[in-house]
Amino acid sequence: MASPNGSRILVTGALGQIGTELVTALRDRHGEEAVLASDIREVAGHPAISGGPFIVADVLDWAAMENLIVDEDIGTIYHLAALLSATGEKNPGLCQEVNIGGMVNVLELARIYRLRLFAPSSIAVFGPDCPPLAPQQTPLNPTTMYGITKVAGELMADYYHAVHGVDVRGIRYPGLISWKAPPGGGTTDYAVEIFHDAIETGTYSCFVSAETRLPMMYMEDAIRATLELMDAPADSLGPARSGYNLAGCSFSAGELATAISERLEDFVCNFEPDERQEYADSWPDEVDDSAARQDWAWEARFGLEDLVDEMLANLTSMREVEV
Ligand code: NAD
Ligand code: AKB
Repeated sequence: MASPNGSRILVTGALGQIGTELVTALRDRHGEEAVLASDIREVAGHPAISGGPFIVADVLDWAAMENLIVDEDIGTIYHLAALLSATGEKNPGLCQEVNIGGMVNVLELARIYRLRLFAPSSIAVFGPDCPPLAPQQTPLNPTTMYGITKVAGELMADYYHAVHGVDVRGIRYPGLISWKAPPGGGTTDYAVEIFHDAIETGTYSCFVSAETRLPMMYMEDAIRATLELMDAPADSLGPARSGYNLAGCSFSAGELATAISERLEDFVCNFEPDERQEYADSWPDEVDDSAARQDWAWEARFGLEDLVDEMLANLTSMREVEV
């Protein structure tokens, strides 16, 4: 069934937090028809569905995925379908199945059909033994099932690149903060939920402690990083190609709450840690992204203050339009 690689782009998990914005960015660049969005579910009115071609597809269904690659003339996959840390810890079996099984399928398809592949990793690859400033290369001993699947994904990507020459690239995204789509069941979701609740109710009950500090990034930076990494010449990429550390900004939950209070003076945030505290505690405070800076000139644009301004302004105008 093998045929030469195609010219179109497939995005899996396109209705999620990243896919919602990545599909639009890719369609702006390459044209609507060039980008086929896919997900296991449908959401009425979602921009990835209304803004261009969309197909329901389960990344675990090999035959369906193979047909899609061939019939739809696919040459590049942005593979975003996954279960995140909190959802994954509630259902570790499904997390393994989707994150590892999905990755195996897209890597095999990339090998057979000579596809380019973007497959994201996460700061969840690090475990409690990692220094607070996570180096690019350090022992990876995650304690969440999600983190384990992400380490497995990076290792498999390295293997397919080294042994089969597959052009697969990845980023260890930090916690991503966005206003266009809700986060999909991760530990860093508090850093998005806090803005919605601050605007809608003036209070937020945060599920990690005020002292919890994690690497975070505004979605605009994350989308730009993704496109820049995929644009980088193959020979500029080094051994981090399957999981580049990427720093945006790092802040504690308390600092985030304070930055919001400085703009919404009646805002009150309470800290009531739940089981997600343990996952957050197993991750580093910040990451060293010198490999990404050196290999493909990565540079973040949004710090905490910019990010808070952007989130509040965009969510407020969105709410005014809806009301
Ligand atoms: P998300 O949970 O918002 O979206 C994932 C999408 O995958 C969902 O729309 C879901 O319906 C879909 N999906 C689940 N199972 C599927 C299956 N079997 N077949 C097809 N689709 C399926 O996730 P996201 O935040 O957009 O993350 C995308 C990728 O980026 C994931 O690999 C995630 O690990 C990684 N990442 C995200 C963040 C973040 O903060 N958002 C941080 C680090 C890494
Ligand atoms: C999560 O919290 O699970 C994700 C991630 C950092 O990978 N946002």
